[in-house]
Amino acid sequence: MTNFDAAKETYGQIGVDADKAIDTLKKVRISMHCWQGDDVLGFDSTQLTGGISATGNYPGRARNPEELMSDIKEALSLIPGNHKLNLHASYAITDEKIDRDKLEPKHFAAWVDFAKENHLGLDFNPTLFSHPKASDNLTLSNPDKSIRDFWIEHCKASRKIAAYFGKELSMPSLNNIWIPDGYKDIPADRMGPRSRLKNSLDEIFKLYYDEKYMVDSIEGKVFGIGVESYTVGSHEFYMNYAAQNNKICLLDTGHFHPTETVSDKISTMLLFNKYLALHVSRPVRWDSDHVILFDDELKEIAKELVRCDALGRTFIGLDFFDASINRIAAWVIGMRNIEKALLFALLMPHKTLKKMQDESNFTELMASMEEIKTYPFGDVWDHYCKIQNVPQKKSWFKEIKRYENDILSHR
Ligand code: RNT
Ligand code: ZN
Repeated sequence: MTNFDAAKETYGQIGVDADKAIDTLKKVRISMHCWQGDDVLGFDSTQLTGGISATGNYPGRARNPEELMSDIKEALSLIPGNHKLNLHASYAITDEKIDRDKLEPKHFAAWVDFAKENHLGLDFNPTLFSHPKASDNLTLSNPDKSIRDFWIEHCKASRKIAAYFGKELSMPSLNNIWIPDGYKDIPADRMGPRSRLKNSLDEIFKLYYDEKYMVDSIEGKVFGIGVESYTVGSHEFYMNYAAQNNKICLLDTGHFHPTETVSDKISTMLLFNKYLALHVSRPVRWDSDHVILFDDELKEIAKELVRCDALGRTFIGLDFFDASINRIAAWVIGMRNIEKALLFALLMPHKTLKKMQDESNFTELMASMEEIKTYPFGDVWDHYCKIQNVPQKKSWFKEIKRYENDILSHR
């Protein structure tokens, strides 16, 4: 009897089918963010702006498309499952010197080839930061119409590129708009910028795309570095805009006050929206974008997605950028952790637990939830890695060291 067989039996006793859990997990695609590989620099800028920051100077940052692709492939070889890659417009691959408002699908053809070769889907993001026209953190809400128009054109171009991804890869591509807009100090006018942002979005979304190819999401935030007092695109702003305009409201786990949890917001969003999008990150004291750990909040998010039966209508993306550790290991740890959290949630007897809650049987509910924590989850996880042909336990780390010695240390 293998460890997995024994674990299957243990889970069977509480009415959980471990094979079924694995089958469900296999179908979930996580969108792995390309920007962990190069500290969010992209190929068209030299400095990260927008009130976000990647700290650390671990050697081996990917400096060009070849290096980034090689690093992504290396990470994917150590992560179970079939996934998506999340790109930013600043990662266009072209010899032409073109500004962001003029980007076209052809500038991302190399990424489409890469996605096809590696069985990946693609998601997309317009890049409204790290650019001279965003130096004051005012883009779609800028009082200057010519600057607003530039960014509107950029967002329109992004939607077209995302739709091209969707068509080429036969899977909807999520085009997510996040802007850095805000003010460092108490504003004299809060309505003006928000109403300009609303008009800009209306203009961007005018053109209809089939959701088979492309879906739009919008991402709010509480504050950024340098824009501490007022964020134009707040959570309430986008939540209302999304509801009224049938867009997807994206929740980034680092974009709320430290005592708010995104896990608690998921059920509400699902009740009122067809789709939900997430940027899973780990805020430490602020929106610090630390690598996600297999911690309580990650498990709670996964539990919500599973017990609300929402895996089929949630776009799960990761969003962290740690430059202080091996960047490929950061991807692998984060991706394996979200997969672990989902598997952990899929191995819970949710029906039984819900019944206990409805019958006010809180003592047994607590007892059951606590006991499940030490069930042989690790054996099911190891089995999943095995059948997906990726390394089990920490054995993937040897490969990270090899790649670091052979490749990263020569950069
Ligand atoms: C910034 C947002 C945004 C970015 C990426 C790079 O706070 O979270 O999603 O992190 O687009
Ligand atoms: Zn985000």
